[in-house]
Amino acid sequence: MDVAALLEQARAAIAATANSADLDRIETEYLGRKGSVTALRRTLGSAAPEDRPRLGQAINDAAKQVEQWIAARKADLTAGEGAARLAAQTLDVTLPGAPLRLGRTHPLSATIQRVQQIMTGLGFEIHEFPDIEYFKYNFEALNYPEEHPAFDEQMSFFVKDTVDRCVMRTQTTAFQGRLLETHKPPFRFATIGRCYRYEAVDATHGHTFHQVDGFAVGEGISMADLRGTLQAFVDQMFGSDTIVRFRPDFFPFVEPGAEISISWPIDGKPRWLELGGAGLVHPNILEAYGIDSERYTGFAFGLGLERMPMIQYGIPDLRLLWENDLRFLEQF
Ligand code: FA5
Repeated sequence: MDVAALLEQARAAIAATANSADLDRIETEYLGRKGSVTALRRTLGSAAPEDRPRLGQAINDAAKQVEQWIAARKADLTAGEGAARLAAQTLDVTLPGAPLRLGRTHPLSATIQRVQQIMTGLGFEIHEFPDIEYFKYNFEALNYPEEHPAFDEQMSFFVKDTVDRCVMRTQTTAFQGRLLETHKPPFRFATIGRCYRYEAVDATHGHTFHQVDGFAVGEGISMADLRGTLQAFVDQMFGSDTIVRFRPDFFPFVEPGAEISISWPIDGKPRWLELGGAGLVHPNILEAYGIDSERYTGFAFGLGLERMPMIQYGIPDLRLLWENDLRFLEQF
């Protein structure tokens, strides 16, 4: 092949390349060690000696020309490929976005927050205590007689291998002994927390549930204060037409003791629903902590928290509050 034919062929091949990889291949084909230009140089030896300088110069010029064409084509191709890449990466800001799912407060958390608000408004100082509690605070400090059935391991989750016997707190009332060790009356304390009982689970009983406890000690505190406080609580929680009913009940740490129910309409008819227990603080408890029970009296109450949203929203089964099924939770 002569120089003119080679140039003509190279120009066409370079112009026909579609991408940089093509072009790299063409570059090797013409300028590489085994390429056409090199092959042409090798023919120099067999040319007539007087022709060699001219021919040599022509081949060098052709090689430079091919190099220039390749460089120019490379610039074009890279620009084009860059533009194509950019186009592929372009974001269409006018497309609608993927909707974000908004979280919301769990009905139990909302209840806890509301109870905290109401109790604080009623002058109670709120404290938190451990879920794993000493047997001493959960039972002994609360005036349980030794043979009380609540001691039965059927009722409590005992924590193994602790130096002092520990249970998973069965009632938030356990905070009374802890507070009496460090505080002198008058005071009004409340706590909200999880409780655990070894219990068969059904629509109204869980092995884990929440309680709120109130505990007030001072001079001249009577049943009327307890009733007034609980009425104020349910007025704010359930509405001011809610009636609170007290019926005698037994708890070792109160005397007298009461079961508290509220009237709540079910299918249009008012029905009594149990919320928890209450009473006047047993004198034995005050005396055990060196408080003169002739001078000081107090009241205490403990309410189940799951019961509150169940009543308010008509939730038939407390397990729904624990299962975290979005079809249920999204209704609130
Ligand atoms: C008590 O736990 C007493 N500590 C309440 C108390 C405090 C009385 C202060 C007097 C003075 P009781 O076991 O009845 O009482 O529980 C109180 C409330 O907690 C119940 O009415 C119920 O609403 C709730 N509760 C009790 N056990 C469960 C359970 N397994 N699952 C869900 N809620 C429960």
